[in-house]
Amino acid sequence: MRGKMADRKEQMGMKEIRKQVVPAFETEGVVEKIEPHGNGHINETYRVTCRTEENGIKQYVLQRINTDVFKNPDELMDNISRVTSFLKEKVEKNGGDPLRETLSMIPTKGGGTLWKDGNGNYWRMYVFIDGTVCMENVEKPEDLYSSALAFGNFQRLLADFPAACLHEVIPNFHHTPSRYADFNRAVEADVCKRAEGVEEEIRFVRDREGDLAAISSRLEDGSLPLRVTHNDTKLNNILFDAATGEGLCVIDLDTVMPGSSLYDFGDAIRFGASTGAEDEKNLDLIACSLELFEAYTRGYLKGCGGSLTAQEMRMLPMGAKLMTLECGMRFLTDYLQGDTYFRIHREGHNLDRARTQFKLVRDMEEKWDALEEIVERVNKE
Ligand code: ADP
Ligand code: GN1
Ligand code: MG
Repeated sequence: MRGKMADRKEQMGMKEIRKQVVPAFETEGVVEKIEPHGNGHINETYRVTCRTEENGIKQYVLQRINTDVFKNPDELMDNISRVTSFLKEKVEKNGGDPLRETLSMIPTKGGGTLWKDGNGNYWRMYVFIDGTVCMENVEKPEDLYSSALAFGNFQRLLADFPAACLHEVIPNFHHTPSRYADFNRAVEADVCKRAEGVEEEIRFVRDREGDLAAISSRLEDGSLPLRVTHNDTKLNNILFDAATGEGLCVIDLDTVMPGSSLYDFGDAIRFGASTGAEDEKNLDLIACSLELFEAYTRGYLKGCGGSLTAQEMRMLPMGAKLMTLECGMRFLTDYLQGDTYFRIHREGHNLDRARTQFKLVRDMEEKWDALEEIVERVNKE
């Protein structure tokens, strides 16, 4: 099921994708299979399997970019080209494998990074990184630790990236007060007449209004440093090496922009330290696990290699709380607006998602002292 906005452009069937889209890219071999892949909420992702002349298999990731969300695909791809080239050089210098440790784009036959179809849809293709696993849920704390190490490492590798050359692909992406303003506008407009049914949730957000500028105001006054951040550090935006279990490649680079380390830390906690799925209906199953919070904190600090300032360290729990509250607010906004942004798979899906986030926020508030104690202890290790 999709929101209205995502349906505005005519969708392509598999046959047309095979006939029109795949041939626009410099792939090797003959297409054997095209299948939907992954669980992203934004883009449309396919795995393309080709058989080469030597009877080998080549796989690709084909994505239709959601242009309702990413309004300027050229700028988006320019960011990704720059970031991946920069990372590839660093990985190579460190003796790693740039083809497995960063995303690699497959050019179009015209030599570009994007192909536009007759309906105005934009497509791009990456090398499918073989021998990897993408996890939708944390199975054990070590997985979360490995993902944290990879995201921390990503942050450290980009520490000297020229941030000024990046386009702000989604302005104010994690500016929580501006997300709150969007939320209030959605409540006032109430276009689907859904506000009455979610008064408790609306109150939950409004009761926390005083916290919302904790990160943005400190970025503005310079007491928190602006860094190049990923901004969407969900567990399923990491590919793990199937052989070693290590976090191998950070993917979904669409939202790489200048931001705060607290965005990356916080967003990863809201997803990875939860004891249940993002869309779990039974809220009794949702809590912030201290064990998982600690595993992520340990991995992230190690990956960042001691580069976080004292203020960033102090505010890690606030990062977790604010990113969780902000995401819940975004899900609730989308529910109020008729599910036009995040892909949904059932009625009320965005409301279920919002509720898990608010349950997590409440639990973090109750465990606040323990969260602070973990950060302090891990920092001293
Ligand atoms: P979205 O923005 O919709 O989340 P992603 O770029 O995260 O899209 O891709 C969706 C899923 O596709 C990922 O969670 C992952 O499972 C898979 N994926 C993406 N890129 C690759 C890749 N290069 N190699 C293997 N799997 C990939
Ligand atoms: C979206 O694309 P995906 O599924 O990795 C969203 C994130 C949210 C997340 C919630 C561009 O991420 O900001 O935190 O859903 N991405 C965008 O699951 O809005
Ligand atoms: Mg993703």
